[in-house]
Amino acid sequence: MRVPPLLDARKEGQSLSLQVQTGDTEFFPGRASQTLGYNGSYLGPTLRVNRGDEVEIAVTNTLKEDTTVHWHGLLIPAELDGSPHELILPGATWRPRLPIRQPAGTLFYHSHAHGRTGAQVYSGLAGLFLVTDDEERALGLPSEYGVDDLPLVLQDRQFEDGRLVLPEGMMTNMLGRRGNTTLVNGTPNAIARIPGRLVRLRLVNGSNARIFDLSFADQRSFHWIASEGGLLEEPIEVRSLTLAPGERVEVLVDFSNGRPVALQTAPDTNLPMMGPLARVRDFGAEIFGAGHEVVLRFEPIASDRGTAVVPVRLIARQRVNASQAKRRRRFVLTMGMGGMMGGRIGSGGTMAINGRPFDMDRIDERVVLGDTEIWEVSGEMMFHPMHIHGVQFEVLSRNGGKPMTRDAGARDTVLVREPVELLVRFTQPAVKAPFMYHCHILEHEDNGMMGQFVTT
Ligand SMILES: [Cu+2]
Repeated sequence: MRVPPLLDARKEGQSLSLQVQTGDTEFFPGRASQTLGYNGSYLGPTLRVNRGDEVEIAVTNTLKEDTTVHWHGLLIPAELDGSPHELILPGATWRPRLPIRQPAGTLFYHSHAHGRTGAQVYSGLAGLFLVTDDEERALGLPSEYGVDDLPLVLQDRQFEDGRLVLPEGMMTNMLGRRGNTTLVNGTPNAIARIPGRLVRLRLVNGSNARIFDLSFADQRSFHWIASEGGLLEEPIEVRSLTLAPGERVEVLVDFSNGRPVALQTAPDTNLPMMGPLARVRDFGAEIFGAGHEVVLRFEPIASDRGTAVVPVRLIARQRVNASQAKRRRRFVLTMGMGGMMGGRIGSGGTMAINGRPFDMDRIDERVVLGDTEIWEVSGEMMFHPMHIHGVQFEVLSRNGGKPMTRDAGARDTVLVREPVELLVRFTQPAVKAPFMYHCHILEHEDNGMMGQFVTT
């Protein structure tokens, strides 16, 4: 398995550079595909920054088309966020200076050029962005990058005759670009050789649309330790995890028995419900059994280091009380099928939020900086990963009941169909530019399932 190179901001004098470029990538030997990448032909380096620092990142666009770089999960003012408004024209360099003011966590950077986010990310414009801090380091978690602290960008991609192809068409717009091959850090049929001890996996779903239901082939349990917003208060022992596009988790897995094991996913079932043919995903269930496909094989190698212990407690988090919420807003992610009751799929539909397709010149919501609000979000016809820029939130309820285990922690992306209530804190200014909120099925986003808010 390929491991992206690490660029540590402190070692680089708090100044990093990314070159957006085209390239040829041989995912399969002798079969070159035209791809996009940062400082390379596919994906980008892992950027590591420290809480409390300020990091300048120079992004140079050598493509013949516009791009942007969105720092997914970073809590920064909106004009630094890399949304569709911060276009980087061909030949131009964008130099945001990013203040790092949030707890340690696994974040993500990727293209957000409106209308072309799906194609650019599918072609390779994504990478990992790690925040570290003293509290995290004091826990003694596995932290040797690429050895016992593994970045794992999971993506499904379509290959024909060993070459990456870009799916197009009406069904693609509706379902999102999916694929017949699972890549980990751009590697098909990946094998990770890891020490035979406790290992930290940073799992990032970098797919355009595919939801993974992950478990180990031997059904071993493992510990979930961090959500999108950083470390949980305490580890949660699980045997499977659902990971939607844009979502990240950190988990601790014990490989001290020395046996090889496969990380696998349940079949892809996030399809629009069409009458009696509907196959409804059982989100949150432990899914084992037939029909699984291998995502990544782990082969432990002998280790003379003692087995690390899973901490009992991780970090204390400031909790916000729901009674502090100043107002409630409702968002329905709509697919505008014009009578889906009939069960017919027509033109591919109109992607929108509350029936309104995205308009770059329209501000949909105005919130007061510093306020806490409840956002009630639901999605039509299928599961949609809702992502809100510039905030972290907690899930208060799901479908009128308690949140599920997988809803725990501070988040910036959450899977919805039935309504969820999110307790959202608005701590970052959006005055010079708006923040986006959108479905992270990138073709839904590109086709209008996105809105924007400013702070007042
Ligand atoms: Cu969607």
